[in-house]
Amino acid sequence: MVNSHTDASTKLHEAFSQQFLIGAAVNPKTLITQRDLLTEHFNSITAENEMKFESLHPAEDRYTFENADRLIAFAKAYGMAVRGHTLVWHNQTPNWMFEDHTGGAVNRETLLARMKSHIETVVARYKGCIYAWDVVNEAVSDSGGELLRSSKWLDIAGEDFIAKAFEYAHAADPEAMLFYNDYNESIPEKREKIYALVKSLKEKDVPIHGIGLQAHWNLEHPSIDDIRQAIERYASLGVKLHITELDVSVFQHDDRRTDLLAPTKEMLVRQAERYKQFFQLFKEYSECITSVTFWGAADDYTWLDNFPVKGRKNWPFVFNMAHKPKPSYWDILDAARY
Ligand code: HAH
Repeated sequence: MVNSHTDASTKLHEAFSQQFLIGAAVNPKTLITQRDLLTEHFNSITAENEMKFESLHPAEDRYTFENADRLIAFAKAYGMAVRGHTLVWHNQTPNWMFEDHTGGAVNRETLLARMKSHIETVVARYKGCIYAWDVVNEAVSDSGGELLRSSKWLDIAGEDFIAKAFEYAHAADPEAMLFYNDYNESIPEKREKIYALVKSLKEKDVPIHGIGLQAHWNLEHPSIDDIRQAIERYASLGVKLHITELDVSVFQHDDRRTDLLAPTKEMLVRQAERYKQFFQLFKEYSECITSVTFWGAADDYTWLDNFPVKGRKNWPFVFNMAHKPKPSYWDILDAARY
């Protein structure tokens, strides 16, 4: 609901300055097209793609840092913090990493040596500029009995590729907070797997400091109760929590419509209600939640356009196509106040 008592110029990050950083994922385009919005309302940025393996390290002997460097320079120029995303992932990692010069699979020693070299190079380059790294992204399996998803990392290096990644990152920057990051994090079955993984890492004294809850949510799922239980379960491990990729799709999972030209009134009202509940919950747990990052900034650009349904636009943020506040923005400010 629009509140007459709220000044439209209230900066999101100022509203939560006592609780957590407010971040947005950016890319080289949005750093230009959304600059004013980003610098006004956010005090942290994350590279949507530019710090992923394939972006930084396309060939064994070649690193491409230009776009990532530009993002760091942007953050410095505007006094913003930077979250690093991501060092080890089964996606967006080039094949050369797993292959020898004949195209066959490398052995475990070679893969771990390459991983170490990549992590050392990247983490050392941005040492002191990045407050937290997503060290391992999405290693846990969504369904079935197995804990870890099948991947080349797991096949070749075995399950301790995860511990190794954290050790290498910690050695390269002992000050950076190191996170395990995943989606479907509030679904009870996967929550328990993520919990078990992080618990086992802690028991082995692996330097892990937090769990990233991606928070790709929608108008109905997950329930507030499931989100609360996930936060409590993860926090019970004594780690910090970051909300790392927040967005609220206006479509339910089984809604495949492609004819909508704008979000409906009902969608905007429900989205605002959801965002308000989320931020009330984040505030309640602000002892352990220290950063909340949206996976974008405004509805003119989102990774959810055409995904997972081709030809469909989505409107998952709290600022609209024209970078103006949506009902969700006002309701989040309400949550900040009470
Ligand atoms: C996230 N995966 C990734 O962490 C992020 O790097 C990417 O830009 C977008 C979303 C979520 C995900 C996915 O990519 C595919 C299926 C389910 C979930």
